[in-house]
Amino acid sequence: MLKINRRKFIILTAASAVTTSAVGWAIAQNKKTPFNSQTSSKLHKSANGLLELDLEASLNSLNLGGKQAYLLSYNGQVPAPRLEAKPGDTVRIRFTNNLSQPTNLHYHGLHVSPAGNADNPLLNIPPKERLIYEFTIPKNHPSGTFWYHPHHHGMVAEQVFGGLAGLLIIRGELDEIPEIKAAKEEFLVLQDFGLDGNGNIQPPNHMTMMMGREGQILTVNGQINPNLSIAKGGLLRLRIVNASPSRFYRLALENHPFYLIATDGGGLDTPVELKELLLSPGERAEVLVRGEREPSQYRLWNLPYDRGGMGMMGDGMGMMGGGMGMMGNSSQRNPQVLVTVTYQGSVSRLPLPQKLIPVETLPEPKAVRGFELSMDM
Ligand SMILES: [Cu+2]
Repeated sequence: MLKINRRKFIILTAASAVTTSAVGWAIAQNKKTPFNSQTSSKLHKSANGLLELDLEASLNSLNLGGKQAYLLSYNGQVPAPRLEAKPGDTVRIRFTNNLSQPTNLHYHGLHVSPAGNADNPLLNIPPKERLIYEFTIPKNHPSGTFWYHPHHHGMVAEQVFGGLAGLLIIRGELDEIPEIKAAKEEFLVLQDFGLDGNGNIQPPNHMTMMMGREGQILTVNGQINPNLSIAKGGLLRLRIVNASPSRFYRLALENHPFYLIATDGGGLDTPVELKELLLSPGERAEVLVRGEREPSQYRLWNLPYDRGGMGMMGDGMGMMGGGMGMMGNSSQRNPQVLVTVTYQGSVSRLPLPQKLIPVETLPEPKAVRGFELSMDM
């Protein structure tokens, strides 16, 4: 990857001295024999205090919304296998890098050591090499929705955008709350993909390299608009991770509020009613949905979100030779359906939990500190 600073980059771009191909897309080669349909993500659960598995990162041909796509995957699955462990468990992952570039693993949100062969983002695993990751989840670790993905400096966006992401669930106190236990649990891994005509992941252009890449294909658990069911009177627990490198998801379910029960920081004190839920890249949340409407089908929307951009350059972008789609602003102008929720059957009305996880209130501040931030090119 070329190393150039932001100012230089813009100057070079304006002078057309750098072409996209010079920036390179290293992983579109080495295509494997395609297999026909996408295998759904496997579950690996800890047993007797140990979560142990083989994990291989590679380029695979997968079925993405009926089209053949060459994606980066762990064990041939997009999203990757779901891992589940409990506080006190040891995690041992025998990792093989079959990508054509270096990579590593990061366990997003876990409170574990960042050193050695634990959650160490400075590790460099070259192509064809193996590494055994091993760490122990502390006994007092909070339960929650976490995820794993590559964290090799300079390649994170490229590899996550290629598809490398999986859920990591820590089971614990939140799962033991009776009302939550009674809810139907579903996992939503949100990934966006941009493909060219041959099914290869689109290489970034100058603008998306600066502003972050967004793909036009929105997937949930590797599928376009999958179906979820909810029972009339029942509760649905959605455990959501934004595993897209740049896209913000502004979620809203038709005619149904969300009851937020957990965020990146873990379980809340009490459920919070929301009309919309905003998830920035990497962010997780857990919500409950009540099956309290007329039995029918309801759409889970992703609403347009303006995440800012190169406003000063105006809409013309003539200098860059690109259209609006290349801007840092999300090119999604209209709501898009992510999931269809369908009423199916009925149960006796389940209540919402009143109390969740005790959250210690922060003490009153004793000192005030001021910061001045200025940005320049
Ligand atoms: Cu992360």
